[in-house]
Amino acid sequence: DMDLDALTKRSAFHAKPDGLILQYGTAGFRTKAEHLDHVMFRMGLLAVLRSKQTKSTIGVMVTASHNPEEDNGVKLVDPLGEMLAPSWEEHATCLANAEDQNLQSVLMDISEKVAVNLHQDAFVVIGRDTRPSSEKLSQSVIDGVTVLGGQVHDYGLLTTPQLHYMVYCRNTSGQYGEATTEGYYEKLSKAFVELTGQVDCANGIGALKLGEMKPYFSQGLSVQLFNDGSGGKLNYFCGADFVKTHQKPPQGIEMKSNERCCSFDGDADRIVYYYQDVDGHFHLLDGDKIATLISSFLKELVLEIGESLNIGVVQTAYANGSSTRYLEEVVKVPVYCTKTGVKHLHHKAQEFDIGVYFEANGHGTVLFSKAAETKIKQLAKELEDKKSKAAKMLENVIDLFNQCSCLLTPVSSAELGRRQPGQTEGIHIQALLVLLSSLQATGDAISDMLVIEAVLALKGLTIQQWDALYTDLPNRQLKVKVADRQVISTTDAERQVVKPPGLQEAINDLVKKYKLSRAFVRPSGTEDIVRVYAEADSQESADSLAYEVSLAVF
Ligand code: NG1
Ligand code: ZN
Repeated sequence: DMDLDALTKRSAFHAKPDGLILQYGTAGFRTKAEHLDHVMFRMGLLAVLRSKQTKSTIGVMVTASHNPEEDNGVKLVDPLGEMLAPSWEEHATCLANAEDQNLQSVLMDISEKVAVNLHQDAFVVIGRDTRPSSEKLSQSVIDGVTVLGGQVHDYGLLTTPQLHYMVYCRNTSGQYGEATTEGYYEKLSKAFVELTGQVDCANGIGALKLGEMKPYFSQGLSVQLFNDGSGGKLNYFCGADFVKTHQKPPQGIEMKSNERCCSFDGDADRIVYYYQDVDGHFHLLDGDKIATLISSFLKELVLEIGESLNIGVVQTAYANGSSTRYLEEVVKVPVYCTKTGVKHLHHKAQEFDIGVYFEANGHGTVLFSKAAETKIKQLAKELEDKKSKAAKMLENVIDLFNQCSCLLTPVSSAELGRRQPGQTEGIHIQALLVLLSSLQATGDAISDMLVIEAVLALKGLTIQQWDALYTDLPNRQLKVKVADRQVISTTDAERQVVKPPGLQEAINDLVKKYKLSRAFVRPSGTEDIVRVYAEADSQESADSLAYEVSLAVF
């Protein structure tokens, strides 16, 4: 039961600053940490209602991801490890913005609207990133949960995807895995023996969690961690967002030429790869390159095992035009474009047996439908049976496969080609299983990295060969400050402006001036700006097209 007197008393410790209005956006609430205490407390309250309504464990993550260290934020995780249902975003916004004296009535209104049984038990799990403000703010969440009689488990420091994993495990009675960090590491590392490489951890949680994973690789983890938070500031001149937007290496990493490196963001749900060639040129392999690598690999596997599993790739308008073309024309997979924000991509990807989705900035994963999962596990079982029928040969293949998932010994495609048909079949099914068991339902930098490393090893590809699959069209992104960004509204997955009148025509006229060109504008969902994107046949053209379009926005 809820003790409303206690609520009133406790909420006095988490007073809302007068007049402050915040919106539950694409990434939850996000702003300067000092303005968030009341929001945290109230999200604790809301998590209790959501838990009672769904009769499940709900997650609350305290992080501002790639944003500066001084910022913070909070988002709720739904029972299946997914983002909070869109209909609840509105309740979150209402609750966060209620003036203190109305808090109780607003809370009651929401309970009524969503038909919560107030006698139901509530359970909430909490995680936080390494920001200095995060510990205190997560205490405020706990305060909100307990004042309504909810039970809490505080996991302390976690990556965002780890919290999603915990929530999912707890709501599927441990069938998926154990709801502990050990369970997470075990699940992810099962198919791997060794991991090497260079990782920029954005001075955030990724370094800590990757370090904890070390004992789970029998041959060791020889990953060099840079920006591990021991000296530098979170996301400051480092991390996936810095590398993607500045198209240059983070500070604090020593890049040897042609060596592959990757960067995480502040809560380790984004990843990009890069390297420096012998001439010192920087090459970025972003979310589009990752989507291409993984989906072409999956497409090959599916063809090899001769199953009719449909694969679809989901991108946003920010996907480089070359990647879309390569996917459609060379890999021959259908490509769909949705609005920006993982929730939109995720939703679309659920329509396929195997749905690959990545934002250009490195958020993404692969989703396997229940049917696809059952099919793959069935095939793997049949393979095991064949093996037990004295198929010594196949056993060797499986051993071999275990070797190929040892990331130090990539198997060349030539070698794969030399194998007998029966042998490759085993390898392909096993490879699918590895991907199936390593990928997380929400984009996860650690699990994406393992999968990318496995694919590179299995295909015997260097980062240069991967990069050479296609050449990015030169592009430019700009931010434009306007009085009210909401005067711009868009359609067609944000690629066409509908308001204000005349703007789309102006963009069309500018685009016509350049070759291989494309441009669009949209109001950001996370910052008070309008974003401009342009691509064209040369960097000069992309730059000037972006500039001209940004002038048209004023
Ligand atoms: P906005 O600010 O709506 O463009 C940004 C990213 C999204 C996504 C969200 C955070 C770009 C162009 N936009 O959204 O892809 O990562 O932040 O969820 O990178
Ligand atoms: Zn993030």
